[in-house]
Amino acid sequence: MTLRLTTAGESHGPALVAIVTGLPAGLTLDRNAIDRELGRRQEGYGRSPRQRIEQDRIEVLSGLRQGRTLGTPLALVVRNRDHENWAWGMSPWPPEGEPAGKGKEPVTLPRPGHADLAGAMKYGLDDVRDALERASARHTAAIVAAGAVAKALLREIGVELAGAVVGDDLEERIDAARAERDTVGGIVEVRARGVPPGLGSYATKEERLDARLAWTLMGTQAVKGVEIGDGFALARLRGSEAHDEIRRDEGGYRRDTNRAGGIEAGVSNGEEIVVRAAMKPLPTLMRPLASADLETGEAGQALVERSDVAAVEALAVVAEACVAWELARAAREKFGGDALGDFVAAWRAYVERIPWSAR
Ligand code: EPS
Repeated sequence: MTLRLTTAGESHGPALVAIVTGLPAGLTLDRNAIDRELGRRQEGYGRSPRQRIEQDRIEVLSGLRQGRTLGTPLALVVRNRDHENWAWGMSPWPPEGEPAGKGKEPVTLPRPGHADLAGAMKYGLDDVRDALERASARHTAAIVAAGAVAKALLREIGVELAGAVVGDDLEERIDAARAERDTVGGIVEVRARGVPPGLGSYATKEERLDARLAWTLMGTQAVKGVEIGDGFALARLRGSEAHDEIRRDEGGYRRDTNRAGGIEAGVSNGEEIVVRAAMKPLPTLMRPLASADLETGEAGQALVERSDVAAVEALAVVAEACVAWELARAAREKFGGDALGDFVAAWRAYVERIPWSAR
């Protein structure tokens, strides 16, 4: 039994879609809670005016009846309100009528750092819009919707997550970058409490929980680095300084430090999961970088279009959703169950068997 997620959708197309399979039947989903997560992703300092157009709301097409999952594929939709401004340019079918609105001119000056050039070469495109629309971080709205479902499942087994930006100088850096028509990146951290020991496995690389967290975060737009626990800093320490010593008290096994970030040998060890992701500065600059035209090869300046100065706060929400998804997937593999009650009972029997208590 495992959770699977398939997403679809372009940034300025009609909608984003997420299809979730592998949920147990009987999980209560709260529409407002999902919308709150979608809203959190849209907030944050440095976002583009696009966020004043979008007011992301969840729609459910299947898999849910009267607020409870059926154990069947859950189809989630987030409409793009901006699509109406791109109705001709992003029409799924050959558009009717005269060219109108946005996206009608082909984009031929690829942005350094975006999918534009590699996408155009890979897929044989003469308009980089065909690449950038799917590569866009708008996609993360679908991830957050699925992550909200994962969080609801995790809550049933006492797991709570929080994502935050690391460092408190963000607003200043964003203001300074905006003034110079530039962009900035940053670092986010996700912590998950209440994760029992034993999620993931050292048996194969694919099952390792750290590998799965790295995969999902690295697969998120603009992420260039991921670390678990003290990550890169561990490389500079001695073994005697780097590992989390084990002791036992009436609550079970405990560590007084957590440099491993709650994962040893690819398996959760019962401590808080701590994972960080580094985001590069966004590649759409109002003061564009040098580029070369796809058609003519002539030197030019990269595409300038409405964009964020920073989306680090949004990444904190997205990263939380990504981590929730992978933890929920690992929990489904470990505890199984077609009905929510079976899943929770299996979790309860397990945590009663092992010398561990959540903290
Ligand atoms: C993005 C470019 C901007 C962002 C977008 C991601 O879109 P637009 O060109 O429409 O202003 O606003 O992010 C979102 C729309 C979102 O909801 O997060 C990009 O190129 O990745």
